[in-house]
Amino acid sequence: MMDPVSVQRIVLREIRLALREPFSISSGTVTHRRILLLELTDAEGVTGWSECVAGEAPNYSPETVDTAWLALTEWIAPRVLGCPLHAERILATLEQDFRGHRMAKAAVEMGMWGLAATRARTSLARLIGGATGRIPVGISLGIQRRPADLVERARAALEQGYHKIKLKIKPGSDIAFVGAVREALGSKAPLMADANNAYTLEQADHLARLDAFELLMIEQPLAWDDLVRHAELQKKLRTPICLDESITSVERAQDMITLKSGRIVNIKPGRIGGVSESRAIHDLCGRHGIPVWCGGMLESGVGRAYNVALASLPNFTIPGDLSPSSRYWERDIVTPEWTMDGNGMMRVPVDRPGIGVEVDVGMVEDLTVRKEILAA
Ligand code: OSB
Ligand code: MG
Repeated sequence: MMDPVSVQRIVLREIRLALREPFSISSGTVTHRRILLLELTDAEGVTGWSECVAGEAPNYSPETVDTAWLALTEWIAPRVLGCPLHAERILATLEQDFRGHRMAKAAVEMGMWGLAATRARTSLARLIGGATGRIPVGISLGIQRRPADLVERARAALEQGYHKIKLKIKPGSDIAFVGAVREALGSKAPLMADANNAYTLEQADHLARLDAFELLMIEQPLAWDDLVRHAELQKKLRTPICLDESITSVERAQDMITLKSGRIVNIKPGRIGGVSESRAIHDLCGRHGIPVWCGGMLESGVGRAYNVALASLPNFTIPGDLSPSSRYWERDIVTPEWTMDGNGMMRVPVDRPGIGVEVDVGMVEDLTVRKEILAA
């Protein structure tokens, strides 16, 4: 059992980091990430860094960078600062009479795990029960203007060794795009699609046309908070549905299993409330024969550390959206940067204490556009 940790100080910073290329999903395009970073310090001066995955606009979840900032300063920090708490218990503490804001809550929860790993002089991956030293990497490709542009990027990804290629889709950029990639890359290429809520159940026949392309799965075709219609849709599709946005807690994962709304879960710790809740979903799905994989939110190297550690758990049997730093950034804010070898594998830093990478604090300070120090 870990010791409880008493966080004395949380430094909130918002940085701006330019993506190497714009990233488009059905609900919008991002060219720069506004990233909320947390630096937690305990009574002995040990620090832990974490990242909030909320975006600039509420087009993925209702949370944004600004709502997370408010939730953290007004409600979350006052509840944790100066209180001895186990990382496993943080989310329960934050859920008491406090609805929603799971991304903001997750940022503190994850920071507590990183801090606990540093204190225990063990890697985050080992601390949370990680089982493997190398994980297969997948890539998520944004919506492109023409099918040929998507084919070019998908082919390059396959050549780089990626184990799964996710194609973002929306009405008008779906059948022809996915079909062109399948045709160009052949029947063995590990392809999937992600619609980010761009369809309605009335479009079930249209979506069923994707069955012809033998995709590994189609991610979140319907509304962000829906489970019932996804169950209806799954009956009409041969392709497995994977839920992302809809799974915000272990209870929602349980509902998905009960209702048969999907057959695969995309776990993002930053969306779900952190490491403990993610592990609970991982364990639940494992017991029900539901494979899980770790999604991404275009994280910096800080948030990525938590995803990589989580993805080393045994029921993460499908490659995650865990691309190396260089896919997103000219230069990442951590050393060493996250890398992928020629076989599409990423090393889990099990031999380094804490999150396994050092934050380049000087670079972070240079990129900071907003900062607030919260103290006990
Ligand atoms: O739906 O998985 C998604 C990025 C932003 C918002 C939602 C999603 C994504 C991705 C990016 O697919 C995955 C990555 O971080 O590489
Ligand atoms: Mg998704």
